[in-house]
Amino acid sequence: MTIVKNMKENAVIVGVALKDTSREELNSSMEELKQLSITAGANVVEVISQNLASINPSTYIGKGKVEELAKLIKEKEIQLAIFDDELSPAQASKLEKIIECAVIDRKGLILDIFALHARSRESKIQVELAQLKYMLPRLRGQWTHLERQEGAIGTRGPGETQLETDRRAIRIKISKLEKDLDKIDSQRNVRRAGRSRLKMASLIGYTNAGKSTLLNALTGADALVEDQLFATLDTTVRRIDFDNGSDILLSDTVGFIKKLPHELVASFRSTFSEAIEADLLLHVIDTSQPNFEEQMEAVTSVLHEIKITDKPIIYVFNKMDIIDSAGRKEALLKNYPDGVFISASKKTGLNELLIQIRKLAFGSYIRKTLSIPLSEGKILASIYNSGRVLNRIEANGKVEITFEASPEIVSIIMKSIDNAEKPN
Ligand SMILES: Nc1nc2c(ncn2[C@@H]2O[C@H](COP(=O)(O)OP(=O)(O)OP(=O)(O)O)[C@@H](O)[C@H]2O)c(=O)[nH]1
Ligand SMILES: [Mg+2]
Repeated sequence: MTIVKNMKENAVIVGVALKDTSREELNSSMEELKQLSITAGANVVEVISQNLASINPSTYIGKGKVEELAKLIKEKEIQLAIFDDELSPAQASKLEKIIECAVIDRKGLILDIFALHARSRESKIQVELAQLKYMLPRLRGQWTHLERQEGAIGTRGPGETQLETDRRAIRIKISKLEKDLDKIDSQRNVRRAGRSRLKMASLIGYTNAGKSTLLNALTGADALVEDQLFATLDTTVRRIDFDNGSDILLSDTVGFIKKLPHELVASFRSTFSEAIEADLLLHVIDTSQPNFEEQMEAVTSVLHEIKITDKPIIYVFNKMDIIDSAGRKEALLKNYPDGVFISASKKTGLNELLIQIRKLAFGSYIRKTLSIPLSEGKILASIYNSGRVLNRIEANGKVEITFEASPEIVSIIMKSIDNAEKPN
C-alpha cells in the first residue's frame, strides 16, 4: 500500500520556518524532504517555504501561501503536495479541497517509503501495522473528501455508516497483525536463545550514514548498500572474526531520521530488538553532512524512545574520505575524544575501530589460568562458551587453560572446579 503510486508524479514540497527555526535548519530539512520524496518516486518540481510567527490552525500555512500554492499546482500540473511538518487530518483535508491536489506530510511519506522497501514478511507486517494506525484517525478526512465529490451524502447518512464499518475493519486488521508480529517475535527469541552467547554489537545511526557498508567491510557480508534513504528495513547479523576465539556478532538494522513517525517506532520494536539486546552500539555518522550533529541528536532521541539509555556507544565518524578540510578531524576530536574516524567504503580506520570494539566488548574481562582435569568436559565447554580462550596446554590428564571472561563467569567456573574436586 503506497501513496505515491506513479513513478514520476509531479510534486511540490512545502516547509515552514517558525520563529525558533533558523534558515539553515529549514534548508537542510527541505533538502532531506526532497531526498525522501525522490526515494518515494516523486518528481519534485517546486519547493515552497514560508516564515511564520505561528501556524495557521486551519491550513497550516498562511492564506496567501495557500493561494500561491493552488496557482502553482495548476500551472505546473502538480499531483501531490508534500508538507514537511505533521498536518492534522482536518488541515490535510481542508488543504486538499482548496488546492485540489493530494496532500501528504513527512510522516505519511516516510511510511510510504517503508512500504516500498519492505521485503521480508516481518517488515511488511510492521509497515502495514504502522500505516493502519496512522490512517485510523485520518479516515474522516478522506470521507469528507468523498462526500464533497458525491454531494448529497449527509453527516449521518451512508457515508458515516461506511466510515464506522471501515474503522471496525481496520481495528480488526490491526489486532490480527499485532498477533502475527508476536508470533514472529517469539520465534526470534527462540533463535536468539539458540545462538551461542557471543557478545553483540549493533550498528545504529541516521539513514544513509553507511551502516550497511560498514557491516560489509567488517564481516564480508553483502548487505544492500544504496544512496537512498531507508535502503535497509530488516536486521542482518554477521560475525566479526577476531583472533583467539573472541568473535563477536554485529547487527545492521533500519536507520533513523528526524520526525520518525512514532507508529513506525512502535511497530518496528522487534526489529530494534537486536540493538536493545546488544552489549554495545556503534553509532555511525555521515560526517560529510553539514548538519551531522543534528542527525546525531535525532538518533539519540529515537534511542530514548526505544528506551536504550545506558549502553556503551562508540561514535563512528564515517565518510572521512570526502571531508575536504584537513582541520576537520582535529576539530571533531576536541568534541569527541573517543570518536573513531573511518571510511567504510575505502576501508580506512577499520583497525582502530576493531580495537575499540574489542576494548568495549571485553574491557571488563579478567584473565585467569586454571588447571582442569580433562574429564571435566562440561567445565571446559563452559569456558569456551562464555569466555575467550588464549592458551591451552594438555599434560598428565589435565588442561592448563588461560582465558578471559567476566568476573561473574570466572567465579562461577572456579566454584564448579571446587565442587568437582570435592571428594564424594
Ligand atoms: N564517500 C563515502 N561514501 C560512503 C561511505 N560509506 C557509505 N557510503 C555511501 O553512502 C550511501 C549509503 O550507504 P549505506 O551503507 O546503504 O547506508 P545505511 O546507513 O545502511 O543506509 P540505510 O540502510 O538506507 O539507512 C551509499 O551510497 C554508500 O556507498 C564512505 O565511507 N565514504
Ligand atoms: Mg542500510
